[in-house]
Amino acid sequence: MTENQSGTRSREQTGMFHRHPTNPILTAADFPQMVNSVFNPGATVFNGETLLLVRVEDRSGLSRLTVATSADGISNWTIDAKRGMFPDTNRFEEHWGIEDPRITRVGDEYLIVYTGYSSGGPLVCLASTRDFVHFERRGVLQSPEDKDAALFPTTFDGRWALIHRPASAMPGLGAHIWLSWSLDLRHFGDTSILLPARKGGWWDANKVGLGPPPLLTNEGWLICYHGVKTTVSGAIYRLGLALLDRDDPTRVLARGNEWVFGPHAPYEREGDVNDVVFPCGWILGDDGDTLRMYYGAADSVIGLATASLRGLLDHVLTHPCDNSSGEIPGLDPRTKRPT
Ligand code: BMA
Repeated sequence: MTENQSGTRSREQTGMFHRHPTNPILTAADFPQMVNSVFNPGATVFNGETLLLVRVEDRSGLSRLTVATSADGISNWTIDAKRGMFPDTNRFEEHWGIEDPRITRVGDEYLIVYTGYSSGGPLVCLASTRDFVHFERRGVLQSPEDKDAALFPTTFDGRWALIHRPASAMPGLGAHIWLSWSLDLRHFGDTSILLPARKGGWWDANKVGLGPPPLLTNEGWLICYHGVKTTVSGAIYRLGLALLDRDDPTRVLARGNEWVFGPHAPYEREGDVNDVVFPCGWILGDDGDTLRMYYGAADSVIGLATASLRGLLDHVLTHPCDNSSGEIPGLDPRTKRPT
């Protein structure tokens, strides 16, 4: 048993992520205006404070992105309803709102990759800011249906890399995590599957998507992704880990077999969409090891879970992908390394 804030026995055995005792750390009641739900925040450090770019869904059903700041990243949030990104309904790509931002800091610029809910379906958009007051739209990066995208904070031989999740319109083919390249942050290509969804009974069968932006570690880029298991009671969104080569992020060095965090606390199990944990941001502490992951819980509130980076790396390196069935294309079933 790992933790027991809810008074119920947890089935979560890994104990790698620890929910903050004051979870949920942000709810709709904390927001100045009347809103339905607050969830799936992007996260970064700005002016020495933790800054969350929170997906706020009002009673129209559409979402915008509102800034919330806090000195300790846990409490005393400052929320200005006017500070943030509002959907520009004159733009087709934001027709039904903007959602699920991932923030990548490059120098003193913050690149925000978010889902635009266009009249043609969800797609991947980019905006940038230096102050989280003024936001510059940089256009659509990927056409529908595509979401769960983030940029790496560095270029590779002069090229930007975007992780994203297009969905195939053909039934049964699954929704996999892809990687695309760009010279100008505008035109993307040289696209390939990075992390395929598994099949059958796996926790990450048929549908996976990136969580927070990739995090550079001594072992490579750490990736946290969600996997969606479909059950007769609905979908369960859980999180797993993978590691990418530092110089060539198309090389998957390791992928965990097991999920490392899933919906167990009552606020994760029940809400507008039950059984969802959905992080879009994480922040590494000054000690270089304490990772704070901010996540939407049940599409309704925001939770904080902390983990040891070293612990996560050890886990992904020692719980390698079982590809004995050869289900995962691109991985050698014997060595469990990319072919
Ligand atoms: C995904 C995204 C998220 C959402 C999740 C669970 O497809 O749209 O915004 O949190 O579903 O509903």
